[in-house]
Amino acid sequence: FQFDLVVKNGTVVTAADQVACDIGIKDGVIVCLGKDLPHDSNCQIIDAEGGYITPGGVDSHVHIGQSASGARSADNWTTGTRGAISGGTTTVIAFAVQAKGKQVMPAVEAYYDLAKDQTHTDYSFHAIISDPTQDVVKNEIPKMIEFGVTSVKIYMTYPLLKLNDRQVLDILCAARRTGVTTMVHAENADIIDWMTENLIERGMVEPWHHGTSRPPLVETEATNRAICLSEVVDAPMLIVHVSSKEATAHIRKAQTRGLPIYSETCPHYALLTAEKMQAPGFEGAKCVCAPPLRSDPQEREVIWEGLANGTFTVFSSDHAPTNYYDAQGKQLGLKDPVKNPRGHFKHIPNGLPGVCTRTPLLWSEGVLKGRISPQKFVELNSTNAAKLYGLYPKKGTIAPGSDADLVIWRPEKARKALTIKQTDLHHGADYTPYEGMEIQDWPKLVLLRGKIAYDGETNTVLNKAGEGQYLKRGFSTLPGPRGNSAAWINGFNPHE
Ligand code: DUC
Ligand code: ZN
Ligand code: ZN
Repeated sequence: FQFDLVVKNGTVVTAADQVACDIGIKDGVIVCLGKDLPHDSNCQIIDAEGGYITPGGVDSHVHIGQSASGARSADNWTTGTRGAISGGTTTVIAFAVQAKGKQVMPAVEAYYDLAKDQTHTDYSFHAIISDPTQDVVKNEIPKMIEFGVTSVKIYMTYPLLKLNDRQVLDILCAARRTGVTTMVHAENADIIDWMTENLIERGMVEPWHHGTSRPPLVETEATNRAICLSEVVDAPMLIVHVSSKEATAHIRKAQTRGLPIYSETCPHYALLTAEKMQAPGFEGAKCVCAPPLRSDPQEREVIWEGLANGTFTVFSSDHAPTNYYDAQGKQLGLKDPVKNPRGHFKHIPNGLPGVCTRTPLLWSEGVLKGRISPQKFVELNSTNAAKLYGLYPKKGTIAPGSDADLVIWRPEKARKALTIKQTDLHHGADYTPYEGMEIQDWPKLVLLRGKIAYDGETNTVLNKAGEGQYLKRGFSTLPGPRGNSAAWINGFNPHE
């Protein structure tokens, strides 16, 4: 057999195993794993020099080219995916947003047009449903599925996106019926609004009061409510960007009861603290996200515990970049003194850049610090997202038949400790919240479908924008609805 490429001398890590073997690749697909695979002079050889090889990262929560709170995204599809590939992510799933009063499919098509032929990674979309009309539920969800969009995100907060509990139930029922995965942003809208008004009345408007307005309780209550709504209709749900210990405990408890509740956390909740929002001047605005960074160090311990013990299904960046400076070099948040007096927290767009750093941070802070195993890393970084969002086993693992999306790491003796610096990153944003953080390594080589796409020795992106492909997704292969008598409250099956 003639391979195009053989990757030799590596230890292949999957969510289940690690095996020292070669990887034989043909036409961008892994054909076989084996010892001493044969190759002739036409075959390209990559020597992994004894390092680990993990599947390309699947970042299932990124915002690219999406404008929020009136602020422009700092990334278009080229810069966002250029950042992704440089950090070992070979697949991204971003959001297409339905505007209230409008349909879903035109939004999906418009986002698709933005991304087409522009990306360095493979890509797909989730649809954000802000207006769950009968037409959406009956007609548009099937059209989305046909297009390859098999997941929706819904919000319990933000005036322009928020659904009430009844609407959440409608979406959950439609999702259960069609096999779609529902992602939920769980924060209590009324508490946030009430707190914000009260803070404003008292003149407490600096960036860190974003955190004051959204204490952990805001997340705890909405997470518990979302889980209850899921239980009423026996519908699977993924709670996105979980930041705190009580929310994690509710999720853990639901999982222990056998409910199909999945959850996601992000690098910033594992690694950054609320003090970041208190940086001098307006710098704290750089670390405003929702849910906010937490102050109690125990919150971060619980996030790492949940990553290690399986409470968290996926580890996503929630890359939601807006620039700190506008084109004229003025601070964005202070730019409009009428709309934004004194840099009012209410007007700071929520979200942090993180698509470049997600995988290196999980590798360095998780695996190399002994908090998680290499297998758990693969599960959180690639496999579970691929399974949950219908991309497995094309994506998310290293196996015959899977795309040859690979990240090659340095062996211990050759590791390269580095300091994260904005000037070294390939995303479009003008800052990183991890500036100055020391990490122990960065991917040495990243392959997309059998082709070298990023060289970590020179920190160079080598593939071209447009080489990424659109991924039409299938359905989740993680456990779905329980569907048994235990699932029905008081014996009532609302789907019959
Ligand atoms: N939700 C997200 O998913 N990302 C950024 C901000 C937000 O509220
Ligand atoms: Zn969200
Ligand atoms: Zn997000």
